[in-house]
Amino acid sequence: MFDTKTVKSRKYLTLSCQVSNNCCTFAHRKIIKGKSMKDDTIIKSLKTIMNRRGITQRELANMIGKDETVISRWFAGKVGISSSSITLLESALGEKIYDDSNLKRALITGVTGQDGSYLSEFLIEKGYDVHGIIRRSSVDYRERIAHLEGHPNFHLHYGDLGDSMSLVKVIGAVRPDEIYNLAAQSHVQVSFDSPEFTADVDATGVLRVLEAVRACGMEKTCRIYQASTSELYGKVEEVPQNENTPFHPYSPYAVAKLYGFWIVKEYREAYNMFCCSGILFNHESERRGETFVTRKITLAAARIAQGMQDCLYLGNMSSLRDWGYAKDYVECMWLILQNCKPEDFVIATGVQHSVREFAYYAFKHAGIELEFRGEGLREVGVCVKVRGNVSKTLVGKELIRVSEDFYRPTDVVNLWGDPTKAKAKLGWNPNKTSFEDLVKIMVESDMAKVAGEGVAAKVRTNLAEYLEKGIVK
Ligand code: NAP
Ligand code: F7E
Repeated sequence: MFDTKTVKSRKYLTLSCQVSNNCCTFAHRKIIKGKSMKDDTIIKSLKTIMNRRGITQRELANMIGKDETVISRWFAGKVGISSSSITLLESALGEKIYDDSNLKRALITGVTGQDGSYLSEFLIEKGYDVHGIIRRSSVDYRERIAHLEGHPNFHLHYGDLGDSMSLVKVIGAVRPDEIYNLAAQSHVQVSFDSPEFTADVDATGVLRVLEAVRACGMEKTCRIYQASTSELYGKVEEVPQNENTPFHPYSPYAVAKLYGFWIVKEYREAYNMFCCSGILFNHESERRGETFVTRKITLAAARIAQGMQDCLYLGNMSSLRDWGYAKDYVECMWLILQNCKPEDFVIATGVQHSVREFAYYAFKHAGIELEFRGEGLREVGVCVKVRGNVSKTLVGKELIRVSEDFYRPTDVVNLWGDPTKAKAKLGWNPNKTSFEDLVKIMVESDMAKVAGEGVAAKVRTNLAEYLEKGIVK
């Protein structure tokens, strides 16, 4: 049903991914290339048919024009079976080997983003049929999900949160049991430059999703997760923040997200819909966008340690955040929708650090010991010691400087979440990945990426320069 209308899959990775700056390592490509719950079902069903009809592996291979080793690898669980292979098998055998009509169906907006990619993996592993909405773009931006494309339980559809008709069409065609609305203009600083666009996607976009569900007559059957944010607490009125802390949004992004939060609550009460908000505190990963402060730091630490960048420019280093690991947080999105009643939850680690501390530990993992000297715009991070392969010539150099370009008109400086409710009601563990481990995961990934960039590094030079000089915020 979806094959004709969905976006054409590209089998695994292309050159764009090798030159990409965003992850797609062999490690996580393997997750999906390996066996999933669905593959188990297919293999079982295939073996039953072969036994019943006395078909050998070699005969099956001949029937579908593939090498026998391909079949052996499927049976050994070394590779997954793609949707085109299933179609081939079913037409050669003349009978169905897999019926996915009973699978739970999830629709993810923002599937190409950091969270969307982890959530897709998580739901596929849980046995869901996962559908994602993507926007048309003239460049390749599907690097975070490239490893999922071609998987039989992963489908993409064109749509946009600014285009109601596209949402109605996709929701009506997929008829999901669960919608995860992750799509957003998610950069706080960019929201000052593009406030109207941010409001359209992050505020009205939420309304469009809710209305599309109603237009498709699915308000009683479809559960909806809304990606809300700790930015709602903004100019904070108490620390730490929990579900009862008053909101005080402090950027166009936060004001738009506040509308999203309230409209979800309104539809829950007005129409009895199962729709909830996860008030997520900052969560990072090796797939985080490069202009968010953590990834900007880990990438710069890796580049500086390998002699490919001279200095990192940052804004307010005293800003405090409760940083968690994105991979752990997507589990919570799912748990929120499995809860017996629709409720909003704060998702955080309960541990707080400054941007300065993040930078200190990131550089340390990259082999560079920093000492911070001076204050405000004059503060610098000076290299005092190096380890491993890092050049000794860095010692004594100012590797971090402050640039006014990265200061925001209004900045949120004291976010610290209290995850007690999520722990108690959802059984979620907020401390699966520690702050130290998060920094290590991100630095190690960027060290490997920078080391392996080779030709690609040249392609990305412009962006590196932009980041360093502060042209891209
Ligand atoms: P992200 O990496 O910036 O991803 C945002 C996603 O939204 C991308 O897939 C993007 O698509 C899509 N998108 C943007 N505008 C769209 C539109 N008009 N129509 C359809 N899709 C659109 O964000 P993230 O870090 O994964 O965060 C996921 C969600 O959680 C966001 O709503 C964010 O505001 C919220 N949140 C994030 C954090 C955090 O710390 N990460 C914390 C709290 C809340 P393209 O690839 O086409 O740009
Ligand atoms: O900034 C300070 C900056 O851009 C964190 C989004 O996912 O989390 C994210 O929003 C802090 C701020 O994330 C630089 O001023 C200093 O105080 O990494 P960030 P964010 O603004 O917290 C929330 C929960 C979301 O919902 C958002 O979608 O770091 N900072 N120097 C800097 N920030 C950036 N980006 N770049 C700097 O050079």
